[in-house]
Amino acid sequence: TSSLKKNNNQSLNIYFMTTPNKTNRRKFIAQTVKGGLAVTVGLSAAAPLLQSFTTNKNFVPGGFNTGFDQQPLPYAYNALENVIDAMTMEIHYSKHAAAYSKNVKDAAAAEKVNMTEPLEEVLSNISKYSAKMRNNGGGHFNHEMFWQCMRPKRENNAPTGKLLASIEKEFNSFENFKKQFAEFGKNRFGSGWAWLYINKEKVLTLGSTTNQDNPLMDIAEIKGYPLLALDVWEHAYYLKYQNKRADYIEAWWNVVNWDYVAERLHSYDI
Ligand code: MN3
Repeated sequence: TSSLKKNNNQSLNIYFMTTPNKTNRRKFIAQTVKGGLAVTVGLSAAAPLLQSFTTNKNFVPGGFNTGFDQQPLPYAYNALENVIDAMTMEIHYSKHAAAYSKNVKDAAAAEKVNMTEPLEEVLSNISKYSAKMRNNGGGHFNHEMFWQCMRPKRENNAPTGKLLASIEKEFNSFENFKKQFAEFGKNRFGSGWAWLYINKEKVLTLGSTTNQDNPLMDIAEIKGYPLLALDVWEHAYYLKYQNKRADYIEAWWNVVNWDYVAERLHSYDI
């Protein structure tokens, strides 16, 4: 990705030199970062600039903006096999998640939302919008993040560096962290999500949300900046695990993309 990083930062610098208008800058960023993780990682060097014109500090602190269109899955449907089967991935991505994207765009058009602005902006004020926007805006953001939170299975998959140190500081050990996170996933009654997030006091925190809510929302049960997302809706695991949600969560640790989680932490912590 080094050439991508270079090119991206280059175009960003050129853009800043030629177009100082705030609105256009934001529009440019929203369009630029739609390319997904590789591109957003490439923006890290420019993060202070991004932050300087972010009006709401509850979101997009490091440039992890989410657009309204579905981004390509960063791996093949069968890339997570043995943990998540290809058919589940295909239905989940191309049917469930695709519907959230379509429906949030319909809601945004009806409610006159500027779709070149980050979706995070809508989510942070979601109480002002319809239930359709809440359900589908949340659904779209959560899935876009969920795909990035995974990668093909690795042996001894675990966080490193500052992320590991932060986890050990708050949860004593990585093992203990996993246990507590899994409890939030298992105990979420019905459909929802488990989260690792940074709360308002800038402390790493665990929690869960109902349906398609997330910690960015002003009306969510938990509030903050999400670092790691786990989908515990039955559609995420039923074909392979049926009623055994705990087994799905246990296996899921093998495919967590800790580099992405660390990048989100880094982007927030600058
Ligand atoms: Mn889902």
